[in-house]
Amino acid sequence: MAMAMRIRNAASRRAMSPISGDFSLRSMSSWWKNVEPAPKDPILGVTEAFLADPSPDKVNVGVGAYRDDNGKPVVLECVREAERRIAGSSFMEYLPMGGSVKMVEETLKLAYGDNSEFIKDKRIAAVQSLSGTGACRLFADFHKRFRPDSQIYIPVPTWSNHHNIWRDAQVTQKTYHYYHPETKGLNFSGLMDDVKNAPEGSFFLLHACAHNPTGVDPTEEQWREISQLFKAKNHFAFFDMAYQGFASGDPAKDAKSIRIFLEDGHHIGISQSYAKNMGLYGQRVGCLSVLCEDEKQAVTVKSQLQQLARPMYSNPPLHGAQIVSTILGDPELKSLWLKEVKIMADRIIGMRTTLRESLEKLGSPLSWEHVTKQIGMFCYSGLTPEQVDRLTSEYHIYMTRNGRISMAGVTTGNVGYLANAIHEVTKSS
Ligand code: PLA
Repeated sequence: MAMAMRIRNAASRRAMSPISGDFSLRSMSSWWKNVEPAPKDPILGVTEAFLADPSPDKVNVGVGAYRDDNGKPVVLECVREAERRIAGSSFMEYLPMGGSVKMVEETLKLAYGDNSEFIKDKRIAAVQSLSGTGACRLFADFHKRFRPDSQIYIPVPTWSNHHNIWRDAQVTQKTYHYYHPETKGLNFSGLMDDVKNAPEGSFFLLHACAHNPTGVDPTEEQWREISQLFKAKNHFAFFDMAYQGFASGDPAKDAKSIRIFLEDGHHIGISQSYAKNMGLYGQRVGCLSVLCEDEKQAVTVKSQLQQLARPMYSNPPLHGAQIVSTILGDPELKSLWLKEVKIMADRIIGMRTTLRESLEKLGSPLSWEHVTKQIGMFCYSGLTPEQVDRLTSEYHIYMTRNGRISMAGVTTGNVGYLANAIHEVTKSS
């Protein structure tokens, strides 16, 4: 009883105090009054709009997520088998800050080559990252911390999130020419001029293969010239390799740009992702590596990468890393993976041909040669934002407003519908 009285008295004292009642509610609700809604993400926002559309005809060629020919998400057979093998393991401990050592070891081989001297000499500082995005962000933070006065040169156009990543890491961004809208190909001379005119020792972001969004890559010869010019200018090359295997169907071939830079003696950085080539999108598994002068420097750099990771997310997730190391650590599963990557890449290449042929059969007055010339997951169609808006509002076809079509979402079932809609919105242009 006495206890109940004491509680009631305390409650009424609180009600009378100036920090209680309406006043405190008002001040609490005003904490975030200056916060404006964030703009929709140009890629993931498209998925949100697609999901909200009840139309049975809807088609999502927005985000770069692979679908089989029935439009269904794919879990690779090698991944299913790896999952079966690790199912018995009840290991749930934290990974080290730098992630799974085994996964990182296997991942480096894919980028630097199975017999890479740099791996043997332990010259690579590498950590498991939260997929490709996390690798880019970790590198951007590392860049800011240790080379705070230098800038990053980013191609025009690029994956929209690159700008967000280096912005949030507070690294000053510059751009370099990459794409030629008239030829729908590479603006090689513009690119070389920008590389030449950048201050010595600048940082450049390069897409290792299957450039997003354009699907346009330099040829091998052009990569050699770019590498030579980088040498002359002492520039740093940071490769974002989010689509290894998706360009040619062969991960070793798709690492050619990187291998050229390595042969030429560059000390590069690489972001690798298993989202697309192993279909591990939501597992968030990737790797950031930085090639150093020697083992001692690599140990030091790795310690700093870990130091950056620790206050952000402490250590990376376990399950995806187990899947990757199980697959790549077993020759049979690895060769199954290579076959499956090729199947995905070939299906996309096939859809490019069908899309182009369908547009030509419809009598489109425009050239669609670029649809088959471009490589990787995306077709940079040349559709204007207004034409894309019409595709969405009249045909329930969802894609980014820059006219990028995720070819991975095109199937035998929807390619005719897509071609017809594209024809309808472009025929008078
Ligand atoms: N780098 C490039 C060039 C990418 O296109 C993407 C993904 C990433 C990194 C990051 O991928 P990850 O973090 O999932 O490994 N681009 C997608 C998805 C496929 C996205 O925007 O997040 C795209 O549709 O462009």
